Amino acid sequence: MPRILMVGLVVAMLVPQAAALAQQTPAIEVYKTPTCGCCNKWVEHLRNNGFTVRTINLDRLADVKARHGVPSRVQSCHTGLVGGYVIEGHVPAADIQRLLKERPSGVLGIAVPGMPIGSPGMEVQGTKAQPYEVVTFDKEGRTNVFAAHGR
Ligand SMILES: [Cu+2]
Repeated sequence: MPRILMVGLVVAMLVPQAAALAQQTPAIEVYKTPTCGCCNKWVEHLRNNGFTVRTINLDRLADVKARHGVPSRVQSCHTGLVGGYVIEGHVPAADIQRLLKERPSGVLGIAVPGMPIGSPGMEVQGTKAQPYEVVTFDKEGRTNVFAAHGR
């Protein structure tokens, strides 16, 4: 086969794969306060797992959380938006990928309430991780366990 055809074939094979990869790694918008260190560490965790992240710094996040229906009892230090879902707090990248794959209906998003030690971006060296849950939440403020970690 002439070399030019070979190259063309390889490119033709790679392009759909690149498109598929881009689909698997959607862009996420992250609202956080400018001085939040653990927020930056979580953003790093997302990037290390293939997400494209755009951060938006705000002095207060209450309006963002209210606008996107994050119930107060599951709130944390940052709020992400991806694929039509809300990601609240230190949610592991794998759980976001699973959410985007399963696309549950009637769910606004998933959250790790508070800031449990050992969740992505909340690792403390020499400190034992505490068990924590990822919960779904809906527009009525109802929550359900989506994943459990660290037990
Ligand atoms: Cu945090």
